Amino acid sequence: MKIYWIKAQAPRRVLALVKHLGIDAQFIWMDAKAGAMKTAEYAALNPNCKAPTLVDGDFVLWESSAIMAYLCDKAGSDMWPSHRPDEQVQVLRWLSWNDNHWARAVGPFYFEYVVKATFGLGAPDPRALETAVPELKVLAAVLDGWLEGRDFVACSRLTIADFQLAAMACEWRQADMPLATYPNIVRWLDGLEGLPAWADPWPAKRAAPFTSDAVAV
Ligand SMILES: N[C@@H](CCC(=O)N[C@@H](CS)C(=O)NCC(=O)O)C(=O)O
Repeated sequence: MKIYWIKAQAPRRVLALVKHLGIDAQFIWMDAKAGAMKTAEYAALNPNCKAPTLVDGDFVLWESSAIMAYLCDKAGSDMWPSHRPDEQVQVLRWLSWNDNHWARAVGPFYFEYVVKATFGLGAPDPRALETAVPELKVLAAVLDGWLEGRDFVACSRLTIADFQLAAMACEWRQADMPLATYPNIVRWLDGLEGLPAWADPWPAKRAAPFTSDAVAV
């Protein structure tokens, strides 16, 4: 099984899960700055030219939440409770909430402070975030209220929903997200940092053996 990755939030979910569950996989680092994800070979695997991508024999899968579900099924982990529809929908609810609401609210902060630094896109522009603060606060209040008396977002245990929601938010201090006044979110995120696989999910950088030059696809 191969997992194509870059050091960014969506691959982080998958890499952390692989490490946490002790799944045997080959990790292939994509040199994004050198255009590795824009090669025809990579586009054939993932037409979005994004990471992560999983290749398991002839089976190719992209989208980090789908990859996490696949990996849990393969490993027999209830972090994606396939055999408990009542639990599965709880996880699905938070995956959906993340993709439709939370990720959009924390994303601007993550972009300004983390993506720009990673890809050399210049200095963060705090003024660009002024209009993003109110929406983030609305959603943070929802999540903080939900996490009152809870250690995890779904099923009273660690699930892939925690990794889905925490992927950008875990860098909230660095990214100047206004989350300090939401004690349950801070407790939840700091608790996840206690998981070795979440705190350091990054494999060694072994690049893809792609031969074609980077091309616009
Ligand atoms: N919804 C996708 C997001 C994939 C995505 O946007 N990946 C980013 C890193 S977080 C990427 O590959 N960025 C590099 C680029 O766009 O060139 C998932 O969850 O897998």
